[in-house]
Amino acid sequence: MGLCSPVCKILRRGKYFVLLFLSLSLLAWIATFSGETVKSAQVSPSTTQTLVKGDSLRDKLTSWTTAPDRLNTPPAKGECPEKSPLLQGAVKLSFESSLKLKDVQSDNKGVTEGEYEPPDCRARQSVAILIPHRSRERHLLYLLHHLHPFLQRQQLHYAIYVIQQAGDATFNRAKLLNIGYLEALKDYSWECFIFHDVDLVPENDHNSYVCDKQPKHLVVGRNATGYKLRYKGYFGGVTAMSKEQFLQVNGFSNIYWGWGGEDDDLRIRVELQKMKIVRPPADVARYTMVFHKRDSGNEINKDRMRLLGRTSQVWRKDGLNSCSYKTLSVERLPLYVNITVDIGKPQS
Ligand code: UDH
Ligand code: MN
Repeated sequence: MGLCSPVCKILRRGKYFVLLFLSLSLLAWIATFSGETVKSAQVSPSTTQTLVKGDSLRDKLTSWTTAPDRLNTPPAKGECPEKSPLLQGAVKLSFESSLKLKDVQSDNKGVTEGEYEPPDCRARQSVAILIPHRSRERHLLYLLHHLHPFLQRQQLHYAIYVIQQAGDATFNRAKLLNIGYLEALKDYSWECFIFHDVDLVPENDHNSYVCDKQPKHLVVGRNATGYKLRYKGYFGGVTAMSKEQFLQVNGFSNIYWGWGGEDDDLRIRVELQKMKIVRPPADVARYTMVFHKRDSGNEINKDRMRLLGRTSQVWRKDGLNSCSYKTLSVERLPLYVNITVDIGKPQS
């Protein structure tokens, strides 16, 4: 016993050392094994996920298993940039007599029933273009040919409405535009309206077809007037007003039959509401007017000065809220919505 005792002591202590050594080896082996599992997942060809340092394995597994779901959901479109990268600036306009409607249609495959939305981003405004029309088919074709690509370059959500006056009574541009506003709002809650003559073609796509905080006049100059504003306060040809601005002035007057006065009447309405007309820079707000003579059925309105003198008294009851008409047809053509209306005739 006296001889065995020191040896036994050493053996007894050694037992603990062996146990400690074995436990440490086991722990080291577990650590190595789990590290290799992560490494093999990292290089697995079945996943394109990249591992971020500090992620836990559970997080990684969750993200891998949810990845297929995310791929099936189309990503939400971001808002289009304030300045479209597609703009070209001043462009050379062409008015080819050989141009056909089917050519314009095949150039604008992204347009359905006159409406377009940018494919890659969410448009900043939804804009209805309203064109008063009667017997100007050639002008309409030229305008569609230029305006569709122009608006697409501006990355707008838009639709073109052509409001046709039926019959051969005296033309009434303003009433047709009121009807365009009322009818277009039945389709969609457009936030901006562009009141657009059929024969004015914009020359520069920096002339933005969106509404501002104030009513906007887009035609500073045109070829026929040496690119000068026709007169101070001119508010005709092409104008942009938001849904609310136009409602606030009760729209156009309905009682201007024949040529002239209705655009000045709208300016007075705007001024009565203490709104201020804004214009883009002159080098941008340029238009080519397709040459034409005065149309029969649109003779100068000799009564226009008298009517302009009464605007401030009558605007509340003459406008959108008193616009009576009969819709004869609404045709959803590939490039525009064609609304034909009976608007009656001037009261004698
Ligand atoms: N419009 C028609 N059909 C008509 C009359 C007018 O579609 O029969 C529409 C069309 O959108 C036109 C707008 O109303 O662009 C304004 O009419 P306008 O172009 O006749 O007016 P503008 O001031 O010309 O351009 C007036 C007579 C021009 C005489 C030219 C002499 N040099
Ligand atoms: Mn004209």
